Amino acid sequence: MDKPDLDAWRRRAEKELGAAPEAAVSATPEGIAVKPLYTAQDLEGLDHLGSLPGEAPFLRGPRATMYAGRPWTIRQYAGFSTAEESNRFYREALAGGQQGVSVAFDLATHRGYDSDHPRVEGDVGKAGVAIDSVEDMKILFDGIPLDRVSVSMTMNGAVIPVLAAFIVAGEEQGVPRARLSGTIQNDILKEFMVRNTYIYPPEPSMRIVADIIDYTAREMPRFNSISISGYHMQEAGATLVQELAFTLADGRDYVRAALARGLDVDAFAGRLSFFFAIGMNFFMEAAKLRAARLLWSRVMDEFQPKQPASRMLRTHCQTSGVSLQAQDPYNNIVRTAYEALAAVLGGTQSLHTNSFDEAIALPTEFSARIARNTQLILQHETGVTKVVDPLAGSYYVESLTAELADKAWALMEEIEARGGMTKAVAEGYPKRCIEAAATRRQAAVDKGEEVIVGVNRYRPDSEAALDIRAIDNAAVRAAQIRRLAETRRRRGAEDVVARLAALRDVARSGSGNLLAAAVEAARARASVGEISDALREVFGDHAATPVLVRDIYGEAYRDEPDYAVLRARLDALGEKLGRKPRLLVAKLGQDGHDRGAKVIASAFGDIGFEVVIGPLFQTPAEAARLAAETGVDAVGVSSLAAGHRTLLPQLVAALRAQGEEALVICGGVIPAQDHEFLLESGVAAVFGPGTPVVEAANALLDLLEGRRHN
Ligand code: 2CP
Repeated sequence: MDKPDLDAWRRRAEKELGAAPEAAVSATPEGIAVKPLYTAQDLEGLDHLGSLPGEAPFLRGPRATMYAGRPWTIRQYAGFSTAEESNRFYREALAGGQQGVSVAFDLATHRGYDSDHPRVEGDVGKAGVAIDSVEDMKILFDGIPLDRVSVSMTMNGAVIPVLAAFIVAGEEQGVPRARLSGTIQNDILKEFMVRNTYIYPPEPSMRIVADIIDYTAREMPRFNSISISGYHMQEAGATLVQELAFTLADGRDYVRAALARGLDVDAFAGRLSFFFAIGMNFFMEAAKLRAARLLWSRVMDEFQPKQPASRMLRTHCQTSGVSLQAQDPYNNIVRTAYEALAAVLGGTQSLHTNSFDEAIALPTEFSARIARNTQLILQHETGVTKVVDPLAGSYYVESLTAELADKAWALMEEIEARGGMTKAVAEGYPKRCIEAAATRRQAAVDKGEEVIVGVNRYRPDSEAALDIRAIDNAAVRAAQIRRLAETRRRRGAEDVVARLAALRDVARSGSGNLLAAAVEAARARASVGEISDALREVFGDHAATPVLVRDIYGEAYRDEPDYAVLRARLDALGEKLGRKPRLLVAKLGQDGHDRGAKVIASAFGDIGFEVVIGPLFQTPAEAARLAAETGVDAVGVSSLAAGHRTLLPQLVAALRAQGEEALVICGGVIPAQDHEFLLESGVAAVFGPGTPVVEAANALLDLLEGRRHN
């Protein structure tokens, strides 16, 4: 065939567009200019073409036959309420075609608190299942054969007691640890960056990671010791280049930590696994997974492994939670299906598809079935499993793969120049990059530059409220406290004291393995909280200092007329008050999802409010005290982990008890069914997801002005 005549195409394109084809080039948040046409010319000079699946650098997939040999694992992340309830849910899901289990723990468990701890009153059983000891863990997996069903556990903060309880539950089910298969998330660096369910400071936290890699390498050959996660970075607003680069840089530091232990690289590298988000930028997401495999193989070259598997990136993916919308929620089924297809075309090993109601509440049986069936239909009806890496050779996708890899590698070099990821995280560098990207994106959505169907375009006139799953948090907590008391009554008290003392010694001395010692304590029925506290005594608690990005939202909005009107209103109120209006942005309970809070705080600061950003994990009483000390006019609570029904009324009561008049407003994942309850409890306004920041700021000014007129 003749070489294509690009000049002729250009002329035709100009005629159709009425402008040069460059007018149809679109810029992505990654800084990639996507052209309207890719041709064979774009492949010239690319050096990643030509490899085969199942061989280094594994760009085309870690397995030679990929899904033609075995499809990806349908692994839905779930957990809520008690161990009994979650167990019933898992069994039904497995009977319905799910292929692996993935446990969501509640935030009390994540942060190493037993259900009877006063700090977790609003969190028990809400965003995941409450696990206090081996007794709960045994119920969670009752009737699920742990030698045949692989189990993923998303746990990072309280990873030592939870993995210990799982190992003992397996043992008592008759499955020795050597036969347990699954994955523990165990990725603490991204917790300090974005997810925030850390407990201890970075240094001992890295020791915990290394101890788990060490223990599983020796004792649990079928178990993946870590799930190095970019998912939460994208959820927090990272671009795909940031997600790629920071995740792989985290991985590089974990390898270094394990090597520093004296482990041989081939003893553990084959059991490192990864976890990425898959958002709506379809081809870019598929290319991202291909680029990730290419780059990980390059990273591992540095450590000179002998086994090919040590260079192999195997990954789980989850469709994007932030792409789900509370408005017109059935659209989420369609979004999730496209994202799932991108993950599969990118060659994921395991996949979670979100339920359409997850922007509002926990999935119901109905929404969970549709989410699972989205994958079953892909596996059985579309033919997508029959060919390995079907996008290979696409001019566009191969170009994207190369561009993403180049940009991510450059950012990884920047991290290296800063002394590696652990150091960069301690300095807050990646967190700042991600928060800047998140704020920029929020401005683009609020301005309608980025279209979201049913939210900022094509919004339906009316919507019926969805049926949602509600958790009776007080009842779950009471049941947990009863079982915990029973476990404490039955156990050998002296044995527990001795095992916890031994664990503290291992922590203090720096020698011995923390997980090995915790397994002994868990077997003696020490609780998750007690094991965590033993380590807290030695390691201490980590407290992050919140820092805000500035001038990004304001910069994007500066020329919009409604922004100028808003600022003028704010100035007028400021003159009346004799100071700027003050807002405390608060997070209550163990809910560490702070993207929304950070974006709001940053944007309100740019608009002209004086913003106080509260620390994470406050009790309502602590937030009320901070409100009084800082003399704020309003407290804005961002709630993403379903604690609002318990914690917001308590905040209003605590403020009023101190004679504080500050208004309480809230936003986040709050179902319409709860709005009236919150308003009756004294909350002044509830802002649903998708509320543009400018609209929320105007509404707050209405409230503040109204109050002054009364
Ligand atoms: C796979 N196998 C094959 C083939 N493909 N054998 C022959 N031919 C093939 N084509 C083999 C594998 O080698 C393996 O055996 C077994 O089949 C299972 O395959 P796998 O690819 O290892 O799949 P998997 O067991 O499902 O493991 C996938 C991952 C693992 C990614 C490696 O780490 C995982 O399941 N991760 C899930 C993480 C997760 O669910 N996270 C939830 C996050 P061998 O084992 O014998 O080699 S939720 C997070 C939320 C959002 C939060 O954090 O808040």
